[in-house]
Amino acid sequence: MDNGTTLTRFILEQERQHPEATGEFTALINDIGIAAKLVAREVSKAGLVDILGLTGRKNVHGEHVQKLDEFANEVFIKSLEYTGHLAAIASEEMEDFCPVPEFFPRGKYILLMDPLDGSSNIDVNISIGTIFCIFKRRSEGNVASLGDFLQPGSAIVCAGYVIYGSSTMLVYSTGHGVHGFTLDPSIGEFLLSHESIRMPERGKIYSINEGNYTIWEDWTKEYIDDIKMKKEKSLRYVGTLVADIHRTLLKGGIFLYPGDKKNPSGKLRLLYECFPMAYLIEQAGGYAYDGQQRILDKTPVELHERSPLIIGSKQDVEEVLKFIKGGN
Ligand code: P6P
Repeated sequence: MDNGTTLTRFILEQERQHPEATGEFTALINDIGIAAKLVAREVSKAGLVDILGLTGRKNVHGEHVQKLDEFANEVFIKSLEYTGHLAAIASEEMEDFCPVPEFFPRGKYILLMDPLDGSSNIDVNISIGTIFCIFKRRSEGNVASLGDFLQPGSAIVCAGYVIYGSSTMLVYSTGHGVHGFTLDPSIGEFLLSHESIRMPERGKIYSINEGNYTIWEDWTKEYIDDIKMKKEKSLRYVGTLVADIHRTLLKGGIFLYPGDKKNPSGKLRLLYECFPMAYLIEQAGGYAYDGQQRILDKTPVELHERSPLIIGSKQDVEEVLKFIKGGN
């Protein structure tokens, strides 16, 4: 009986298929898997122990920090900083990037993460997630610089997410397709469940927060009104980026968090939300734009800058771009 392909085995087999692979991702992705299991354990019992509720502290964006946010941030940092493959880590939960402590060897990669995306959904038992992407350092010397984090999205070498939902899944890509692994809690292993994910060219779902309708730009109203008139798509919106993108990756369709009259840059963070999701969706045959340009062609100027995001099946994104250009 086939006991399934573990994450470790799959990464090693991928490494053998790609001579340029150095094996450093093997260790990093394995350790991301371990951190994900530790966070999944706490998420699954969040309602049972006093880990819920606000810390009373706020993160750098003025948002109340759930205890699980802090826990997840610490777990991922502690699980990755010792590997010797990373020089520094940046996180939605930290104002500045965090160099790997000097008593650990510092490697040639840097990691950006949203350790617990959708944390406002923790208390109502809706799926939440972790999002990450990895770049190769550009700076020399022992300490990474801010410039190492402000690279164009096209320089990403690895990206992925963990979704803590009805099951816990780890989805990642190192540029050779997108692969999904489902945690088997009975053996504590992530087993290959979705190899080489490919998106449909067009989907039957659209995903946007319609509560923002009155502050949308005209093109957004026209596009969504057109979808409703044609009755070709159903609306699904979880309010956790990882969950909405995971559904879009598997079933196709379109997700939009556009800029609007109140927030022209939208809400989502470019470096650790838009970049990783754009990398994965494009690896699976989809598109990701900010409305004016391809997300992965953008070069950030600030660690926590925001970006509009229009992402999903190729033909659905192309349709949106027509409305933006006014050529609908
Ligand atoms: P809204 C969660 O807070 C988050 O950052 C993303 O995970 C999600 O896509 C978005 O915000 C939801 O924002 O304004 O629709 O509640």
